[in-house]
Amino acid sequence: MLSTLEILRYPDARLHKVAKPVEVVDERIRDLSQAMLATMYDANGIGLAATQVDVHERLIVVDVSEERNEPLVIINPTIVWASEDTQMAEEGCLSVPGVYDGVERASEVHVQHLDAQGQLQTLQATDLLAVCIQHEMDHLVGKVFVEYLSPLKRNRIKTKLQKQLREDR
Ligand code: K2U
Ligand code: ZN
Repeated sequence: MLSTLEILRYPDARLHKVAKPVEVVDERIRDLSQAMLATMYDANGIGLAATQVDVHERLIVVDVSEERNEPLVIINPTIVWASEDTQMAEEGCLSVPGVYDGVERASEVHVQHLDAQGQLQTLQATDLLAVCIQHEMDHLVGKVFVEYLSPLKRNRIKTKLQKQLREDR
């Protein structure tokens, strides 16, 4: 079993760092993406951003397949087109355990990115894949989905998680 990485927990300040573009798609990046996929599957996630494992480079991994066998390694993603219409979806986050709430996102996005071989790809994403990619790309600019919620809800979540963190110690 590949080693899994530690996932930062909200409200850790490092979750708000802005990731830098990946300079070279090399073995280091390929090994990191494999460790991130192992971490994501182990945590029953369908996406994970490098920011969440305290690596501040523009790399996300995603697998929204039923069979959990269609991993995507998405490097230096850019949204080149987003639909006018939006969809409201229930979101969670591996960095904010136990919290789920509705967030409105573009229904469809076209994402240009490099793959694990450094090849330029364009991904046309709809439904859960579109939600997940937009959620992960937020992580790369230091944004956590609870920031879309009301200040009241966000403060309740912060208090609850800080209490949980103290108990876990
Ligand atoms: O922490 C993360 O970024 C992983 C996220 C990815 C995600 C967020 C919202 C909606 C879809 C995917 C999740 O924790 S993965 C677990 C999950 C799966 C489906 C719906 C909600 C949460
Ligand atoms: Zn998340």
